[in-house]
Amino acid sequence: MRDEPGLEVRTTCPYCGVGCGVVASSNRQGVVAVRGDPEHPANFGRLCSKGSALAETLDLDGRLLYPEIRGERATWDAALDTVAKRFSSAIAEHGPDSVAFYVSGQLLTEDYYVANKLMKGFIGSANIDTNSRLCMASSVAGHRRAFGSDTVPGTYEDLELADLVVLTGSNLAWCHPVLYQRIAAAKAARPGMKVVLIDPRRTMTADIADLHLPIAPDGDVALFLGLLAHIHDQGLVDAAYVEAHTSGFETALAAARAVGLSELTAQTGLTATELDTFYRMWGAAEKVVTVYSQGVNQSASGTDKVNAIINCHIATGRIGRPGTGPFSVTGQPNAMGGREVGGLANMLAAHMDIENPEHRALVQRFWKSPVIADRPGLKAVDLFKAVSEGRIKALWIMATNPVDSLPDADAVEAALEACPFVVVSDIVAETDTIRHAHVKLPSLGWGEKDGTVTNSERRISRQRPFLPAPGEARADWWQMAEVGRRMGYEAAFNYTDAAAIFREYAAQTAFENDGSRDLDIGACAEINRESYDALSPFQWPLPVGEGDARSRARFFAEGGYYTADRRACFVSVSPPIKDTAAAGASFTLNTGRVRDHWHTMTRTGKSARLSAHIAEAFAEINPRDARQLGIDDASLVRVANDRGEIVVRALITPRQQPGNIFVPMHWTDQWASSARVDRLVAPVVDPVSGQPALKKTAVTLTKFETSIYGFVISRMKPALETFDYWAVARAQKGWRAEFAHVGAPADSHVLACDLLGLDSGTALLSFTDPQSGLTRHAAFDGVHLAGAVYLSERPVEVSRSWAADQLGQDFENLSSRWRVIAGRPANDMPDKGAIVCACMNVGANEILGAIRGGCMSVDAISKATTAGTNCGSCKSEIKGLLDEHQIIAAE
Ligand SMILES: Nc1nc2c(c(=O)[nH]1)N[C@H]1C(S)=C(S)[C@@H](COP(=O)(O)OP(=O)(O)OC[C@H]3O[C@@H](n4cnc5c(=O)[nH]c(N)nc54)[C@H](O)[C@@H]3O)O[C@H]1N2
Ligand SMILES: Nc1nc2c(c(=O)[nH]1)N[C@H]1C(S)=C(S)[C@@H](COP(=O)(O)OP(=O)(O)OC[C@H]3O[C@@H](n4cnc5c(=O)[nH]c(N)nc54)[C@H](O)[C@@H]3O)O[C@H]1N2
Ligand code: SF4
Ligand SMILES: [Mo]
Repeated sequence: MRDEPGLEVRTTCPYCGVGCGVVASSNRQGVVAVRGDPEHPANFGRLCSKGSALAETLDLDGRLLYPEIRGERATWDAALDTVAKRFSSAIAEHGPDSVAFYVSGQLLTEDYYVANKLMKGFIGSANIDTNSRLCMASSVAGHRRAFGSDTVPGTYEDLELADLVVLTGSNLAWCHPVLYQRIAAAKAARPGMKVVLIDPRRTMTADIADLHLPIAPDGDVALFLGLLAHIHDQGLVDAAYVEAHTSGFETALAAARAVGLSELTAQTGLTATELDTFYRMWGAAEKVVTVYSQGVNQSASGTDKVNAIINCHIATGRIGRPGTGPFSVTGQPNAMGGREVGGLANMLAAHMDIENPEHRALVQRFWKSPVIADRPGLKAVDLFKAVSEGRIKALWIMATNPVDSLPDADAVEAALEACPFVVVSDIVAETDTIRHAHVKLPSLGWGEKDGTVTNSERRISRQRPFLPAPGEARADWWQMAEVGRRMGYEAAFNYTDAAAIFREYAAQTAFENDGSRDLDIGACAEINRESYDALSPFQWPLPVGEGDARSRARFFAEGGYYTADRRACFVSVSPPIKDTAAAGASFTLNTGRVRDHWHTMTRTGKSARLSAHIAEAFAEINPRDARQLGIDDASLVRVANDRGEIVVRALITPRQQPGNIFVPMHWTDQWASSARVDRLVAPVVDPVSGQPALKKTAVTLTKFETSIYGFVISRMKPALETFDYWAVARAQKGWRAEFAHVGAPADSHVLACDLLGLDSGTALLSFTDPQSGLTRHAAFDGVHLAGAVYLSERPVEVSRSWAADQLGQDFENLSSRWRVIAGRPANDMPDKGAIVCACMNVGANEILGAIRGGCMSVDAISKATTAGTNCGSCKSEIKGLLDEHQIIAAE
């Protein structure tokens, strides 16, 4: 639409696994606007803050637009020939296992299908793994152990129909906001419905919880073992279901019984009363859905956690019926699609098993391929270990940023530096990963690419293009297919478009499938381009012939599992051995997400609105720990262990338990001096799934002493590299950044000019208070504010969102200019405070004002301030402010 205005296109949000439908439209100037698709069954018109801000991330600033070989622009022909040649020669010299692909749940199903086919069927290795290993692998492994297949049994509707929704290891309010809103709406309509949150932190999701269990890290296995024993003791076992459709109950129950109450309370960190309350709630509700995400998956006991949960559901037959079931909510937009095509190193294709010779023969027959990988390939963490040991001679990374997102991230970076040949396909020109690429390939991004994704409830939706390809960017599938052809597999990779790949994939799911495989979308095997373009969202399975008995929304109410005996397996699990703290380490580091950023921020970082909510990496610290360590709120802290250190802002909050800290995963070297948290995380993996334990690392926490703190707003990107600490973010008309310096302070006038990119002789409006150690400078370019620098010996106190909004404003007279120096609006002008509602740009002060003005409910505050009236993602924070205020009022 950049040059073809007036279109309206239905597509799917490229962020989380909720998979919301989006309508993208543009006006005659080509300006894109997005809104929720009212007809899409995932969101019925709702979008969260990230989805609502999609249009702000589509400019071409920073995009990778042309292929490059060793830093020089190259033609596609030259780049693709180089890739094909280097992969072929590595295979010829060192065998197929000397090459690898590391791909992503943000690829479309069609991209993923081609990558998997090339590696497993033509190169003949299974060295293709994906960032889903960091995300969903424990769920996949748990499903396969229990169900014999990687099947998500339920649908989103079940979350609304349940009597009890248990959220464990999930910050749904921030990470799957539209699902959270669906639950919140269902609960408001049916107040009898209950929600339990199980998370060591009291996250914003606690807002809708009737009960929050602040579980000790990795206490989940024990918690659900205790539940299984309770289920049995209370006579809640569905004996008929267990008898007809399962195996292994007695052994699993014995394993659960082996955990006594004292071990249970020690493992979970919960009191006997808390446990009892939870177990009774579970028992009392006929319809229970247990939703889980990374607090479950990203653990050394992740797969056992999944099975401990599933055991409780199959013991009670609470699976596959409306309002029941274990529910793994997927993170990425196409985590599910990747699993379906076989994008993991230990899967084959179309939910077939690499270990199964019949499946291998079947897939090879279907692909008519020269070979077929006959054993699992290297899983992500092992794959990068193999790279570091020189065993991988050529590596292709696509749509993921492993230097930021894999554990032991510095070792990953060193491995890439040492790897003889690295190809990176991305949409942006500078990331912590692409800086190590020998060949850079520009990919199409959201709004440009064309294909399908599968969301958490097995629903396949189209991502449709509505923008022209920028520069020479090309689809990821095209890049893979071209390399396949250049490696000599012309016929197998001769695709004309995404529809052709989708047809082949659909045919593969149905190929010799007599119902023994869950995944079957044979009905799409002959789909033509037009129908593909018009494809409405649908859930798999969708076998040939409408009305086929296998086409349904839910699995397993009547058994029919995909194990050899068609019975679900109770997996006997035991609680993990409680590890003793590493020498010297006093804290457990937990990591995860914030509301308005997506992973490594290559897209959400572009939006000033999304950056306003949280503009800097932080460590959540319990007030008691902070007091003991002499850490003040908003000062800087060093989080360290023998792998390295990071420096982030202290965020002191009782939402955090003592002894634990939480740091977000988002801030990379592109946005901060030293906030890449994965450099601290040990490469410890779950023994079954290979998923790394990203939520539990031993670290030390100390105060980071600085002589000077600073805050800068600038129309041009400020020059921050010389500071010991910095973190930069986009502002509406420029940039904002925090910084700090350890050594003796430089001349502050020179410092301000350097930061703002001005000649050091430039006249500035300045203010210094030697007593408080406060210095402030503002630079004007005619009547416009070019930038301002605030320095202090203590954390800088200015109204940041107000200051950032002044960029680009006119300042005619001196008194208005002094306001900039003061860092706050005139007394008669509102100071929003920190932004809470990104959509409507409403700050905490405005919300507090409304509370003081008598608003006593979230709805009343929304009406008074407009906060929360667009996407609603901030409602839990408004509630938090309301609760805090009411507590203070009551004191
Ligand atoms: N805003 C936003 N949304 C996203 C993403 C994003 O980057 N930003 N990414 C998407 C992706 S790919 C994913 S995978 C999902 C992740 O979605 P979530 O899994 O909901 O998010 P996380 O913040 O990684 O972790 C969830 C919670 O697990 C808790 N936790 C840690 N250890 C334990 C434990 O031992 N037991 C229990 N019960 N809980 C524990 C953490 O405190 C944290 O609050 O989010 C998706 N949605
Ligand atoms: N400590 C810690 N680490 C974690 C996690 C955690 O909770 N804690 N979570 C883990 C999880 S669950 C996940 S999913 C990962 C996510 O981690 P990553 O996958 O590394 O993060 P992204 O920023 O999503 O990386 C996507 C990359 O693909 C690019 N890109 C976007 N669209 C396209 C496209 O269409 N084609 C191509 N070729 N490139 C594109 C983006 O610019 C970006 O560079 O992080 C994992 N790492
Ligand atoms: S919940 Fe938000 S991020 Fe997730 S798909 Fe919907 S709009 Fe996108
Ligand atoms: Mo993820």
